[in-house]
Amino acid sequence: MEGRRREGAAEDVGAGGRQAESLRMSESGSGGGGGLKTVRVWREAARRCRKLRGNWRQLSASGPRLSLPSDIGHVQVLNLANNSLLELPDGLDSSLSELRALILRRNRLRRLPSRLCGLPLLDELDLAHNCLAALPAELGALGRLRRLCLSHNKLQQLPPEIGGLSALEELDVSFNELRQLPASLGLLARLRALDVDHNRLSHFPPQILQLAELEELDLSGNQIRALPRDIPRLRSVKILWLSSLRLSALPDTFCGLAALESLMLDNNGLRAVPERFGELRRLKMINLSSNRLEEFPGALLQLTGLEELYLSRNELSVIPAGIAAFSNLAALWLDNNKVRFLPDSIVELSNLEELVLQGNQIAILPDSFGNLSKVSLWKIKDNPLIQPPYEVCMKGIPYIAAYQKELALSQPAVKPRLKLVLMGSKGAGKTSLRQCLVGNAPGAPATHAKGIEVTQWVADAEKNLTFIVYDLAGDQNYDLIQPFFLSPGALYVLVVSLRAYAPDRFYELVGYFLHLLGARVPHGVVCVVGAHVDQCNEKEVEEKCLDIHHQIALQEKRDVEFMQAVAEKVDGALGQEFDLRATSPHAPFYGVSDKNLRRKKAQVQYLLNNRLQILSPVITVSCQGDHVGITRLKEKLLSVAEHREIFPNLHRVLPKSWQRLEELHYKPQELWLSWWDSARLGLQAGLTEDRLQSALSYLHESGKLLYFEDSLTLKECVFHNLTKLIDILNVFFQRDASVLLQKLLADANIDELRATQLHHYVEGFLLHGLLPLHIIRLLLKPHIKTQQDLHLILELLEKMGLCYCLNKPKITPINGVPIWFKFPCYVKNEVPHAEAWINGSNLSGQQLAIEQLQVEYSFPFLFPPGLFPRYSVQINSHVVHRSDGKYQIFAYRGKVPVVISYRPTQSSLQADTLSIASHASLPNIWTAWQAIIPLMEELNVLLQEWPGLYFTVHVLCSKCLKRGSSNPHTFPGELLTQSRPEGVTEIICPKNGSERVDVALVYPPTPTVISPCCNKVLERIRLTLI
Ligand SMILES: Nc1nc2c(ncn2[C@@H]2O[C@H](COP(=O)(O)OP(=O)(O)O)[C@@H](O)[C@H]2O)c(=O)[nH]1
Ligand SMILES: [Mg+2]
Repeated sequence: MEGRRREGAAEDVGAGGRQAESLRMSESGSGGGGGLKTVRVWREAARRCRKLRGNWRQLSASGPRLSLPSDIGHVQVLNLANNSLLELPDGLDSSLSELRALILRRNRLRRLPSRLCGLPLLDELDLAHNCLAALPAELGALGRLRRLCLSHNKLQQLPPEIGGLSALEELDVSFNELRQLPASLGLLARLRALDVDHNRLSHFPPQILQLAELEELDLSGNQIRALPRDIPRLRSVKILWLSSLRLSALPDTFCGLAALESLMLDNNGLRAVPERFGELRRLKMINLSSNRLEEFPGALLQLTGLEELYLSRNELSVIPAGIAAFSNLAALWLDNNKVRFLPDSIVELSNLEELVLQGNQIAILPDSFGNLSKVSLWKIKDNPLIQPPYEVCMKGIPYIAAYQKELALSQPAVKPRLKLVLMGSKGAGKTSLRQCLVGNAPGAPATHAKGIEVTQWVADAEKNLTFIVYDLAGDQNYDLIQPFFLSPGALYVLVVSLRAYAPDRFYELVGYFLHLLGARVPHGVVCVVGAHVDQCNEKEVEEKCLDIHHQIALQEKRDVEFMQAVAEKVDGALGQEFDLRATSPHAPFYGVSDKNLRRKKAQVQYLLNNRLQILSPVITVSCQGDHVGITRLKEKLLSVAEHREIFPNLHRVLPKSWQRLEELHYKPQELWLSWWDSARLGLQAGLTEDRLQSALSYLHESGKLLYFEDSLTLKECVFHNLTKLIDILNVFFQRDASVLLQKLLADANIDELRATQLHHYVEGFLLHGLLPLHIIRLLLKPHIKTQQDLHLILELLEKMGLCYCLNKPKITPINGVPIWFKFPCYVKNEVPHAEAWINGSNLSGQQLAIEQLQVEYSFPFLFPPGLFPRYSVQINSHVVHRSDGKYQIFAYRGKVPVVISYRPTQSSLQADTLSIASHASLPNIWTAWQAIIPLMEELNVLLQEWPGLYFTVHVLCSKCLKRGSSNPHTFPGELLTQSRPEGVTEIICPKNGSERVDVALVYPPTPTVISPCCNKVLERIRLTLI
């Protein structure tokens, strides 16, 4: 039962996306959840008692055909857990006259021989996780029994004789099929803990009320609709679990449970609590999550001793000022309600450690919110925050404190600006549209080849409303960097040329971009614009718009149905017992824990809840001639942007000093500023140096500049000139030999030999992605002045995952030895070059003693563009002797070979995959895991940039791989995060006649963490000029 409170509450945060999810898992992973003190006290006592057992004479035995030694008459503790026993071994009878504890959990016992009941001194009997359908009447003879555990069996009833266990203190019959309890249960006068949760009880069993000594009662997960009025007869109950029943109200007498300390009422249908609830003076913890509360239950406010209050997933809109009365409150969960603002008095909760507010309507946090400095668990996403702005809130309470302090020193300022992103294929008409909107006449063709461009558009001078327009080159060359510009909080315009459009080009011109955006910015707002209408007749325009509309709906329907099917599959598995799942190799979630399934469900639900918001209808425009439809489009964009809930950024409040700092940073023409330059600007803005850090950190988070407070090399400088940075990126991603050559040959004094050389470099770059430092310097000539500029820019490019250094000098640059950089996105050869095959062939070779490990990521909707080259940069610090192909990398982790392969598919029916493989002999297989796991973790970090992306992870069956099967069996990747199952050495591969696979080939030696290197994610680069 430990930890369950935690899980219940945590799950209620729900749909928090992958990152929140992983945070949550690590919390509950940290030793049963630090919360609930009262539960802990009681459990501690139980643990101590089991420790005492340590002094007794013990025997543990295992093995499938177990037989007991003959001379065990003196044994006091016998542990036969985890043995898949169908029957009890001989010798287990009254001859064990000294036996105190008998542990038989996790076997396959169907019945309990009555001879067991003749053990005179038995104190503890553990039969959990077996297949018992009934119990023998003789059970009642165990007169000394104090602890009986029967959970996770198939019991439909308990024998009345159970009432004879007069010494019984703990009884656990949870997770069975009980429809009622015997009347004699009421005779267990010494019972202190009773777990009857997850059975089929339809009424509150009245005999429980006779148990006057009962301290802990769990009735969760039954079908009980009402509690008896005389429930206060449970006068000793301290901990009461009533989760997931069907309660719509509590009797007013409930408030007579005078000893109650912890109360779980989550997942019921409660609309209120009784008025006299305040009489439960001893209550320290109450969980009312997932009920139907519309008003904050005022009666709770009298419970001044409350330490934990869970109100997640209700319909609350107002939080009363009176909550300040909870002076001991350590945890307050209010996520997924309809709260619009918090009372100022919340800052008086000085002991608060957990504050969860995710998924509400909060725009403004109270002044002095930063005082809540003890809060360590803080969740605020999915709120339309403007003061402090989202970027500040996300970074945590200290940042909020700095912001609020700054606001007190300087005036508040609002500057309505919104990022507008134009996306669509090349030639769709984005650049022309941008020019029309901004008010310039469409320019000469020369301006149409610049790559990504940013301009400001004052859309409404009166309201001072400015759009920062990002014109993304639709060209595939820019695939790698485009995703950097897709950020939450922007308004998206998808441009499609109606002239070029045909129904069979839907995916290429429209569908793909929606998938791309949805994967990067779930819940983003898109307006679809049909351009070039002047080149189509009226009928054509109408038909094509209709088709686009129709196919968007179709694609959405298909995607949603796919996700729903996944959700149903997960639900199906969850409805099953874990034990059953763990023994059905054919089942889709073979061996996956409930916790992992619930996590998967929450992810899928998040994806279902956060679809793109696509505005209809398609707006038609022409950017030539009389600019048809442009005015209408402008009006539409303005009216959409006004939605405060969707685009809170437009209204966000900043300290005037921060805003001034931002403006001052726009002016200097240099490529970057030193910290001191920045500090000087800070002084001009009225910011002393000690206050600069939080201002810069905000400007970085909101994409106004780049400032890496955590990077050793980069923290001394501020990249304030985003236009220049984008120009530099454009240089590398144009992929046009003549443009590159033009840049290199610009110098007039170049002789022929030099020119040939330069040609050679350009060729090498476009073919292998290789460039030496001095050539990079030439290419960036107009932008880069000093050696330092060059080093900083390359450092930044590496950080963005665009290139890596092949031969980085360790300390000082080695004179004369050229330093080479590799841009993996340019690698053309499909497989790594010849020498590398020597390594590679080892992997596919059929050496007998060698076992293969392969983890495969599969992407059914979209393989994130640029993921493979960026990944290939990201892993560079982990590998040596690498050799890169367009789709494959061979390398070594230490001495262990690894192969990373990307397999794009042609057909839309199959998913693209990315796999990471290694090998070793079975005894050394941990070395292969050690090689693979850090690489997996790097991939997971990159994938977190795609919160709306659906993908699955699998472990391929090594036996199938060894056989060279073209279609190897896949085990669920969730197993990678689970511990190896207790007492199991092999698992079954259903593909080849139920072959047995060593667990070490499926489960890593220690479970992998779901979301490693969180700090790295925070460092993530955001070029999101908002
Ligand atoms: N007739 C016509 N031509 C257009 C229209 N919009 C763009 N074009 C032309 O189509 C070509 C591609 O447009 P451009 O704006 O560069 O597309 P981008 O690649 O999406 O930026 C250019 O030659 C434009 O002049 C339009 O509405 N009508
Ligand atoms: Mg363009």
